[in-house]
Amino acid sequence: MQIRKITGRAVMAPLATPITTAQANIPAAPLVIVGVQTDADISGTAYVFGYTSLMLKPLVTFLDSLNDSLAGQPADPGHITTHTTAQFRLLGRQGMVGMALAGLDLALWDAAGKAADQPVATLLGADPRPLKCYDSQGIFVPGRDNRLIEASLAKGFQAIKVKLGFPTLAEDITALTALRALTGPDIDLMLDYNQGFDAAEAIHRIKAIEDAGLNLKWVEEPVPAEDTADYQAVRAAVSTPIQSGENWWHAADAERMINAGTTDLAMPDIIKIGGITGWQQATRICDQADIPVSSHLFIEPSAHALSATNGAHLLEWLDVAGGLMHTPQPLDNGYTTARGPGLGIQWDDAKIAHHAA
Ligand code: SMN
Ligand code: MG
Repeated sequence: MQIRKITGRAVMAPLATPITTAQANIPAAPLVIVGVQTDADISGTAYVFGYTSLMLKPLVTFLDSLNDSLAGQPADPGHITTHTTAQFRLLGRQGMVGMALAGLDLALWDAAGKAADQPVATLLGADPRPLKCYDSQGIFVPGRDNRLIEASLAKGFQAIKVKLGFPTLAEDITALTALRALTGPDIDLMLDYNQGFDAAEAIHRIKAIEDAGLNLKWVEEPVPAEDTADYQAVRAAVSTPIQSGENWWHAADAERMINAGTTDLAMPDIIKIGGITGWQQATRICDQADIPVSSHLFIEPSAHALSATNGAHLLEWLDVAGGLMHTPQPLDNGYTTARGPGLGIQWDDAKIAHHAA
């Protein structure tokens, strides 16, 4: 099977709830839907999340440009990863290049699954199984957002993550105390600081949260993703597990950060880590270091990948593309199971046309 044509379509996908973080608000999801047509009458598809709509046009253009070198090549994700790693060695594969190539990798895996009439998870060596999910919420403001937490509980989630971006520690404690009162003691709670602090401030806040008895299962990205020494300092000073990984680029970053002892838990982003192919490389490193693996966004491909990951922990439930599908990824009492064939994504073309960007 050979690649005939690679395509990208820009959309602003509607979100059930806007994504709010300490760094930015995202009212609709800027996505590029990646397609790969093959000479075997089989197509693969996936999507990448642009974070900002500014990324949409350049990603579509770059995906189109990839046809110059990749059309006619084997539609094999391993081969294409090897080829493009060499092709972009001088430039590097972070940023837009890596996003487009990872989207292509996912689309190639989708095509391979469809060719075999199997879910991608099965191609990876494990049949789809129910995966425990946590509900991933935005900035939690007590009172205003209580109904969102109540909705999480009603859907059967046993774990919930919130983001906080308040100027003061006192506001963080007030919000987390209100959150704990809403959920009761038996729900696992996690906190995402989205790289907001330096090590001293992060340690100050996390220790106070510990002293308040709020019992968080993890604190995520308390300091900037690339600040190795800050992660080491935070991890040495607090007892709450540190979660990170959504900003690791490719397995090399995972290896560097894990070897430097920067994290207790890992949550590679299936795009930034290099698609399914990069996920397999990175999670092998996590497994060797006994680090449990959760996912970041991209619920459909992540469900396939996590099904076949040793040390799989939690799937992040944050559905950015379901608003464009015939049947979004199903959630069953806080669990989800990967669907096939391929990645199991069925786009609704009318919805895509309506939200085209
Ligand atoms: C996140 C950041 C930005 C957009 C979506 C999600 C995030 C997370 O840090 O962990 O969900
Ligand atoms: Mg995060």
